[in-house]
Amino acid sequence: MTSSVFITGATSGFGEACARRFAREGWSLIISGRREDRLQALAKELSSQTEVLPIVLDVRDRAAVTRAVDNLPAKFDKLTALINNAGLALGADPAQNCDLDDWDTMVDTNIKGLMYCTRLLLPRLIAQGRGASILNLGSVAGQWPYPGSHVYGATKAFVEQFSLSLRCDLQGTGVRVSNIEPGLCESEFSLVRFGGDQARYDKTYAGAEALQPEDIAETIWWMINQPAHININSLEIMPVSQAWAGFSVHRKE
Ligand code: NDP
Ligand code: 8X3
Repeated sequence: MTSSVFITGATSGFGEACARRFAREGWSLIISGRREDRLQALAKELSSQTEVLPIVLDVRDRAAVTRAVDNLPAKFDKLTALINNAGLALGADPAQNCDLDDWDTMVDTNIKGLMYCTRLLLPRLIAQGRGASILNLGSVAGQWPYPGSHVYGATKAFVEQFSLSLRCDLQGTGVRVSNIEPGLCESEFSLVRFGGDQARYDKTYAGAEALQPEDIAETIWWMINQPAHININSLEIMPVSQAWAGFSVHRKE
């Protein structure tokens, strides 16, 4: 039987790169995201390689996620993999200067959207059983604090703990759960984070030889395609150029 993967946030970055990587191997794709034009263009392009079902979906909308899952064709009653990728950071200002609406959006997308997709697709992953996978997009920001990461980092810490806890609940079902935690990776992520500021985007990646979405897709492909008895619990990945800055001390004048 053909393997199948449900990818959230497939209209750019990691999700789009994963769609291309899995299409190349003939997996059936369910790709989702809010930007319909991009979704349709990707579906059209990849449909020469494999079966592609595009679903315009805002993961924050619980009723819409429910409808989308309920209306999946019967051939997806069993699902091989879910890539919970849709997510974003908004801003990097100190917490005391932030807009609460931005915090709500990050929580609603990175936590609640991931929760909805996971819970609603779980029966199909469990029906597949041995070899099925949930792959969650965490971040180094979920492990390591840095100025301006506050709520974004906290949402990714949720992803880590949720992934580990799911492993406990799914023991015996054959379903695997993994959390990939990338560091600096060049994608629209930073344009979104900095409100479309191209100069700030350019500065973020200048001279850094950052990871590329294809690097993450390749790693995710490897994680999901391990032999069925192996679970990669978490995998942190950075460009060689990136490291930690150490503790900072504020000193009196
Ligand atoms: P991109 O901005 O390139 O892609 C984000 C994707 O998420 C888009 O397809 C976007 O689609 C989708 N998305 C955002 N909000 C929603 C929503 N409410 N409903 C559905 N889809 C949504 O970023 P990346 O590919 O870099 O990031 C993907 C994931 O990886 C995110 O979870 C991010 O936090 C995480 N990550 C990114 C890192 C980086 O440095 N780039 C490092 C570590 C983790 P659309 O706008 O069409 O809905
Ligand atoms: C994105 C990586 O370092 O910008 O999750 O928080 S970082």
